[in-house]
Amino acid sequence: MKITFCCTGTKPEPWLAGLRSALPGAEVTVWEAGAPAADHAVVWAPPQQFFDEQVKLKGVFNIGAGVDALLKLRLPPQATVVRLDDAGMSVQMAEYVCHAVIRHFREFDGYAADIQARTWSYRKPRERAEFPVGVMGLGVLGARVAQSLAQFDFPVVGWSRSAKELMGVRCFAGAAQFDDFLAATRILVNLLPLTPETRDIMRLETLSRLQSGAYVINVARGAHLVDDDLLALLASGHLAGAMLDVFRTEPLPLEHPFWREPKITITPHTSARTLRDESIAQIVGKVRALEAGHAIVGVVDPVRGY
Ligand code: NDP
Ligand code: OXD
Repeated sequence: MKITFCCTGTKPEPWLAGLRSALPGAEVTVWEAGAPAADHAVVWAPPQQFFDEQVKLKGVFNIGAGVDALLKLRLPPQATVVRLDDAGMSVQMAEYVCHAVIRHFREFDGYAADIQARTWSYRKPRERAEFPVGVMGLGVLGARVAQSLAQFDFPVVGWSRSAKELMGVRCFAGAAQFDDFLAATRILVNLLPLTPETRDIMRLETLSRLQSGAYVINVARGAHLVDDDLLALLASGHLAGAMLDVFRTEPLPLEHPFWREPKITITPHTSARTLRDESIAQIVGKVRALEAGHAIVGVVDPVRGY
């Protein structure tokens, strides 16, 4: 069996070593133009030329959860496209979002500023019931995040395409219930995949429906958010702040106003990193399953876009 590796921006050697040691019978190589046809590919942001040449692939394994960039390419029609299914990301995402929610709710930025000014001051405890958190996207990551937040006794609502039942989470589904979900939310967390339906989903019209003084946490994709609309709603006071991990252009250009807006906290697309060992173990298990003709989870539906 031949496995080709084509991951832009990723040091290949440790991945090759891990894949070779887990699949001793396989020939695992870094792709280069003109390379012979492989059976499976491990990819991140490959060029179109890769798929134009590798037309016999049975499995294409994306080393991330989001496949929006991959699905813009012309892929071999017979290939099963597989995304990372957690692989150590959901706990990281839960940490990041719980941190962001708690930091905002407990006013830790305000305390940090007070301490910096050598001031020993107390703030009136806030009512948790007045800070319902809404999680958009209740998939592998969103469901873990929503349930982690519920552990801290926040009222949690969730929104997904199909109806869900999650302990501790009031679930809304589909376009028909989107406005009700927004109206029930004061802290909005985005964990949707980027698809034609979800692009620009956080814009003036939708963010205006959040409860007054809302806070936005975007950990999915930059193109979900209309940057100017966020800035306008921060300026008007309808939004209290935002914590953003993803941006339309990454790295975020230095001239972008988000760098200078004190109500916005930015992090460099780091909320849930791909963990190499966990990812290799998952990919190898799925390569074996596909070769044996077994069903696997994490298969991408190109029509649905995730
Ligand atoms: P999943 O595919 O498991 O979950 C996607 C969720 O979004 C599902 O609940 C799905 O609904 C819902 N959804 C999709 N389309 C719509 C729609 N039109 N309306 C309402 N709900 C919709 O994805 P993951 O949880 O694994 O990952 C989510 C995203 O997180 C990734 O696509 C990626 O962009 C981002 N990500 C960001 C990282 C970072 O470091 N910042 C790291 C990893 C991922 P249903 O359940 O009904 O299908
Ligand atoms: C992912 C990401 O999609 O890192 O996994 O953003």
